[in-house]
Amino acid sequence: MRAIQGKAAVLLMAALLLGGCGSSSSPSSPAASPGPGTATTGAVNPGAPTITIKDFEYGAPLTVAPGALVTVTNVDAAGHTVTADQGKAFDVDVKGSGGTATFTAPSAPGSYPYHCAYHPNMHGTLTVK
Ligand SMILES: [Cu+2]
Repeated sequence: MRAIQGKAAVLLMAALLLGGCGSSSSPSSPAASPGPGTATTGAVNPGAPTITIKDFEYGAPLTVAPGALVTVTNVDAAGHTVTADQGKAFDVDVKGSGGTATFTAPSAPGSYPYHCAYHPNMHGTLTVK
């Protein structure tokens, strides 16, 4: 009798677990929604971290939060890119004469050196922490 009760309990647990799984996955594409605590409004953030390219230089090193939206402004006449040295952490093309672009900073903390694909002597570093 005791064994049967135990089996029944296990079956009940399994049913509950399955039910829980089914109900939690019913909303469409939960992976697409931002994590909790992320203030993603889509509006322009005046305090957004910005890399300003001027005179073929990226300016002072920039430190941003993981996953931050980074804006790049290029005041040179020439076009530039912000291309991560390793992997494909980020890579944006920024047109000259005031062109802008945005990219999402890596989610993993660390130091991300980058360069310009057109001018290999241009180097900068993005720090994520
Ligand atoms: Cu360049």
